[in-house]
Amino acid sequence: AMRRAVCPGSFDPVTTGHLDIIGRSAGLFDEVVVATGVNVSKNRLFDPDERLAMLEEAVRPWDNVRVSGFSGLIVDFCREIGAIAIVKGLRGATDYEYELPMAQMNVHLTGIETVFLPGATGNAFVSSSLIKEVAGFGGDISAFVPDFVAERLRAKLAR
Ligand code: COD
Repeated sequence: AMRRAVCPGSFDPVTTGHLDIIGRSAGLFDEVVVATGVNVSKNRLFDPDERLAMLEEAVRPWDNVRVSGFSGLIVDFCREIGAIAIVKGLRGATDYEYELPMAQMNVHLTGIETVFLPGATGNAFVSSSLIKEVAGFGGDISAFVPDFVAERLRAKLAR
């Protein structure tokens, strides 16, 4: 059977840190679905369809990766599409402390497992939030996002 995994996130916007985890997931599973959801505790910059469009372009290098939006619980989305695992990246202890209760809750809810991949050390300080903040003050974030994302950030923040 097809072993399908979900890489969920806000992806507001997608970064090289996300793409590292997505690419490595694509090597571990038959199919990876990158799912953009809404993190109720975060302010968003890009609309869901903008985030989806950027992701679509960013995952083009992998032919077993597709993207989708989701609303509601991630575990319900996983069940709907027949995914056997959720893949998350860990930058460090803070990510682990944030992710572990969600992983435990998700096992409780439906039995779905979360697989944690260690983030590449070079990406440890890369987050969508920091990129938005630095870009907002005119700093150079080109090393941390695909070129077309940097363009969109510039256009969005210039308004
Ligand atoms: N290196 C490695 N990994 C990274 C890096 C990096 N530089 N940057 C981000 N990541 C990883 C994060 O650790 C995370 O695993 C993933 O990439 C996505 O990151 P974000 O910041 O884009 O996404 P989040 O954390 O805001 O996404 C949260 C979800 C939307 C997935 C979550 O809130 C959710 O599942 N919501 C749906 C409702 C639900 O089911 N809630 C109950 C959960 S128990």
